[in-house]
Amino acid sequence: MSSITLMIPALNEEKRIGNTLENVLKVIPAGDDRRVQILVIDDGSTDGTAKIVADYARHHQEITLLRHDGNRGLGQALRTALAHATGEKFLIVPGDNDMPAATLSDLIRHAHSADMVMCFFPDRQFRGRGRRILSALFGFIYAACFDVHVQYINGPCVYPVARLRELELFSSRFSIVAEINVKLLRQGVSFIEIPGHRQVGLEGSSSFSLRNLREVTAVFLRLFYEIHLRNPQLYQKRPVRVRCELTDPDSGTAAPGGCTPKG
Ligand SMILES: Nc1nc2c(ncn2[C@@H]2O[C@H](COP(=O)(O)OP(=O)(O)O)[C@@H](O)[C@H]2O)c(=O)[nH]1
Ligand SMILES: [Mg+2]
Repeated sequence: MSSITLMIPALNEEKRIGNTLENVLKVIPAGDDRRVQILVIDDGSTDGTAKIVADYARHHQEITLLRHDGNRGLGQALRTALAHATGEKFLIVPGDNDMPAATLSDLIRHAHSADMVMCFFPDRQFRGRGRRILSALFGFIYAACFDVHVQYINGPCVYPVARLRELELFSSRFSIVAEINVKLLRQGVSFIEIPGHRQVGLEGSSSFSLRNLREVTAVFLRLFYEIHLRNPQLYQKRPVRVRCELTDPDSGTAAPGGCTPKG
């Protein structure tokens, strides 16, 4: 396994950031700690998040706490993380412990199966109905307007750091993930999609606030302009899908959380 940077965004997560870090530490293969860099971006939290992370950072050299004075959003947090990233690969792991250890482990294991290792969630029952409808609508609009046909355009994804650094990104908040995914896919990268799970019983989300809905609309319009009008040459390629089999190579049985690239 080569090096990977895990970016953990956290905004007022004092109740869950400890569990998130415990989960991540559990997944890192023993002896491989120097190959995994963990960057927690505390984005202006007003609770005890930073103190908890600082305590972990004292005991685990792979963990670094980076702080913004005020809240600047996920997009800005990603820029801060990228500026400090030492890994070849890059993955955003939610600070509210939304990603179970098995899914994180699958993503890390497949980090080199393609340029982008995208994760989707076959079981959508855990999200409320309104959220599911909005999410489906978002995916449909992105597929129709940008011709990118993936299971989950907003899902967690392992990226190559070098490609991420080349991108000109403008999103400051949650739309950053969809912006990156569309721009990379339309530059012809290879990608693989693997099924994952979400943590059961997690409530609360800040991604569906009015502020974020405004951002989603503004980013969509600007992305449309960039991709189709301003810079169509740069974004005209088709991504290359790496096919995968949903079986465990050892036992030959279906592997619920992972897949094996074919050929
Ligand atoms: N850096 C940063 N992280 C944030 C911000 N808002 C939320 N987060 C973190 O991003 C993660 C996902 O946020 P959440 O509201 O749970 O979104 P959802 O689960 O995708 O609906 C959580 O760990 C939050 O603490 C923000 O403005 N900046
Ligand atoms: Mg969440």
